[in-house]
Amino acid sequence: MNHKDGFVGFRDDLAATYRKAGFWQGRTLGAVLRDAAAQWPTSTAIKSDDGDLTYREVDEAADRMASGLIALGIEPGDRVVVQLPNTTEFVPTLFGLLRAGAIPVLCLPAHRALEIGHLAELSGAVGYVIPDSAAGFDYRELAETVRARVPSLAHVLVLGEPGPFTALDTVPREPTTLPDLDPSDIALLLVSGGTTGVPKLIPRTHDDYVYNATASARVCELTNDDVYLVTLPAAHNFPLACPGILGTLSVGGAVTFVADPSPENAFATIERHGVTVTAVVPPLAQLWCVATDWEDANLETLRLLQVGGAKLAESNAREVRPQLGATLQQVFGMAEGLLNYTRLDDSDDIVATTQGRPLSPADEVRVVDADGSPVPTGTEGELTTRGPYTIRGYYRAEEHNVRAITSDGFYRSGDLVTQLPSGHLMVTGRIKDVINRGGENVSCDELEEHLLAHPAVRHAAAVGIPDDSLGEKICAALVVVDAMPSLAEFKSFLTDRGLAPYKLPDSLYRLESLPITAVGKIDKRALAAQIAG
Ligand code: OOB
Repeated sequence: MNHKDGFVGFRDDLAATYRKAGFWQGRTLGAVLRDAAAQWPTSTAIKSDDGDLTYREVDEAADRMASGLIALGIEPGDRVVVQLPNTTEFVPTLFGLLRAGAIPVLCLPAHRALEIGHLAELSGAVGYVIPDSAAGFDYRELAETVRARVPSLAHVLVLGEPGPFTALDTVPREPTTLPDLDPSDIALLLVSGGTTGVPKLIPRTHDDYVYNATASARVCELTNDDVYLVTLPAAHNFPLACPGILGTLSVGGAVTFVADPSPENAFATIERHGVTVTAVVPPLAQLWCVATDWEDANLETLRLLQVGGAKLAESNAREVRPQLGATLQQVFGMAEGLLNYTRLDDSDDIVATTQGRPLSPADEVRVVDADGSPVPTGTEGELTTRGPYTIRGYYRAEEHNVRAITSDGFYRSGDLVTQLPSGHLMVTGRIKDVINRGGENVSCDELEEHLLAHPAVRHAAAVGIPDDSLGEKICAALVVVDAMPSLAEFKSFLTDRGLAPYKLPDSLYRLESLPITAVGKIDKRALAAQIAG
């Protein structure tokens, strides 16, 4: 086993199996772009309103960035926090860092001083890449705050006006010799998407992440005719490598970005650049579906809409093709590794009602009860998993890893699932996303699914409210289309659907919008605080 500076590597015997079976190819992420540029030098790699870039241009830009970073003194293995919005420059910057052997710590634009300070400190970062400002927020001020807390951050590189820091566009240099990298080493650090606790760092190796992206590209049948739109924040695993930016570049396709995923903006981009594939979270999928009623952009090039990150209600799943004209693919993934996809030839019912099946034949999925014993197929339990692209431990988190990983190397996801005989998984909740009402456990997911089926409801979140006699009571937080139905109306609607009386909401809470996390999932913690108000 490979144990290095807080990095828990794959077990030697399993690593050998993954190599032998060809899942790991000994290729670095930097080489993915290099190989594509050799094969399709004049094809468009990035489409943007400022002009398109060919593979050769992006490849050369990445080399110049890598050489400039090395000239600055950045060494192989150095961690560099990257917090860029969705723009073209994300690509040469990321590949520049990777080719210099630096380890990008991929933070989201919505992260602020608390998260960035923590992640920079934990990773011991020497650099921080930011835009000058984006979406009305000045990242240079954030960098000043973070640098006061984390003095190791020697280099702050700014896309745009640098202020007191260094302009990113002054970094590139004439290409020099780049370091030789070991594909089994950490390539990058992803940030855990949990809605509870402080974020953790997820080490992904070149070997495992190249496989993650290329196998995903195969499942989505991506080719060099595809145009992938980065709608979610580029630093998130889903648009980055599932198959996302990396998967698209591995097959010679083109990538384009939107900073603002509103239907108006995203639809115009889809039409302008002939976008064929994109990935969104369920609230955005829902919004796009209703928006086709008033937006008249032509979406006919869009062939595949990937939806994941949180549970997509069946009622919403069934709207995707009629409203957007694209095939729906449900994606149940995690930055820690395991990816589940519905396949393009799965039946409509499987696509509407399951969250897909594992990407790799080497993914081991074990659904277990509270004691860790496997449950029979079709029974709900916690998803635990091991495989060629699933981590064996969080970065520098020895104590937490004891709980997060079983003794035989399975990652405990905390997700409740049932597995069908076909291997497809249905996500039924989170171990902790349960309301305990007087000793009865109510799954928030289940209740939300039923609430969403009500025609007046646009978004729904079930939240436990502390209660002296029952421990917790059930509050349904709702965004409604017009008038808010009464509690009595909801109770009879839910009862008619067959919901047990103990699962009915005790109160309703109306909002204009639900609070969301950095990637756009419903933020239950913030919501509970808001309701407790
Ligand atoms: C993706 O990754 P993360 O790391 O932001 O969040 C992972 C967690 C999962 O453990 C699960 O609780 C939830 O998000 N989740 C889903 C889901 N997809 C993710 N829950 C229900 N249904 C789904 N389809 O969110 C992510 C990473 C790669 C691809 C797609 C999503």
